[in-house]
Amino acid sequence: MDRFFDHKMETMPRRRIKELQIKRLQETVHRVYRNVPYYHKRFKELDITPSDIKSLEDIHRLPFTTKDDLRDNAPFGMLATSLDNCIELHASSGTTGIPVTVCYTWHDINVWSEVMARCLSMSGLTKKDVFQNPIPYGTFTGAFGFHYGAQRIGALVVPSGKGQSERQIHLMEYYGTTFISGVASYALRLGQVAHEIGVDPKKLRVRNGLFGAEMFTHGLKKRIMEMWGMDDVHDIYGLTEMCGPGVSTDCDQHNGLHLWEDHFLVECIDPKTLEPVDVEEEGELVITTLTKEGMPLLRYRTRDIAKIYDTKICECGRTHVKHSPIKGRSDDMIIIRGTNIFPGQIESVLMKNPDVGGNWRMILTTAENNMDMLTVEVESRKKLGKKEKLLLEKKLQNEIKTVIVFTPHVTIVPPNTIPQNGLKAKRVIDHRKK
Ligand code: DLL
Repeated sequence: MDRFFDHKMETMPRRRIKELQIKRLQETVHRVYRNVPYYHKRFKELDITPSDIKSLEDIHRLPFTTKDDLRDNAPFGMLATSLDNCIELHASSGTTGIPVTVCYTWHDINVWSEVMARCLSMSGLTKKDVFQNPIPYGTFTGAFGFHYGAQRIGALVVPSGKGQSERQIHLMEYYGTTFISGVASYALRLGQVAHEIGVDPKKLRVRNGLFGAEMFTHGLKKRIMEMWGMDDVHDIYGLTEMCGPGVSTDCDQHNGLHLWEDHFLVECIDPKTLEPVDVEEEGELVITTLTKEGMPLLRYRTRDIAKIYDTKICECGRTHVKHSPIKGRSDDMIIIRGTNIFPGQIESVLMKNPDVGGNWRMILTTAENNMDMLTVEVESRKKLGKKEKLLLEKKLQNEIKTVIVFTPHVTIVPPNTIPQNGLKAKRVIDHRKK
């Protein structure tokens, strides 16, 4: 099957991609210098002008942008065009509650639809598919991004929207849904609900899916495929500040996510020194938008930890750079007894075990002797007896110990007992004394 949406652009020779990138970077730099007071001021402080950006290497001279910068200028202070030219906004609310708001022009919506169509095509969506979109339609970018991309391909979109898992399953039966999207952990939840109401997800027509918005380990992917009897599932990455979903997706080789370099320029830095790390070394992804009109961003610090792979041509034929799956956010990394732990390391262990259910979390506390304690609370797939529960706890404890180097407590709880608040799974609950 031809899984390209724009074959020419997706397989463009790297030399041509670089030429396009420098041209677009220069245009972006001029645009923000002229129109965004925040960037104008930063350029003056750094004693640079747009004409100093002569090659892609000169990107290092440009200032970084952080979420705090966006909050300080919220909601419309970072716009590079007048609000009259914008036709839609989206927002992500973070920890402080001030939402980061992004405004889109017609052109921005067009580019977003295009990159989403490329991601969906790469994952196997075609115009013959019935595409169900179980994501809340609202200021969160997820639902609209998938919706625009699937429509661009010509699939039949079922905009099933927020939650109501039983209804989602009935819609799948009724319309013969073949492809689903969503937040990674919700795909597992949906499969469980199907079982609870007596529907075997494998007997539905759903054969494929594209999921993201949170850590998506190989183990979770396998779990989802087995549960739904899917032929394949793919991982999609993105963030509100760039457009929403659509920045990158993994191709059928499943060894990295192709990032659309004609629209985004990616760097990988050491989050402490802010210096670039070597190719294939882990660091924080930093992304510059190359074609945005509404709210272009220079060197945006995503906080997402990944590696950028060496740019060999991929077996799939695409020439755009690949990065590893996101390991976690630098702000999700916890340091416990001197060890850095990402929730993904624990999830990889849990998802391999067939007795583990759909949800889990890490609870951090301080013991009487002031030591940090970690309890991993894990739902079992079925209700377990006392002896089975103890055996599973012991087994998981030993397995987790091998990846995080100390022994956590493990508590098994019955299915569907860990609260599911919010759209994305909350994996870390920190009750430690500060
Ligand atoms: O989560 C956009 C999105 C929606 C992506 C649907 C994919 C599917 P935000 O709410 O702004 O936007 O959150 C962005 O979520 O910085 C990452 O930390 C995390 N994230 C997104 N996709 C992935 C992924 C959307 N595939 C933040 N793997 C990002 C791991 C992801 N983390």
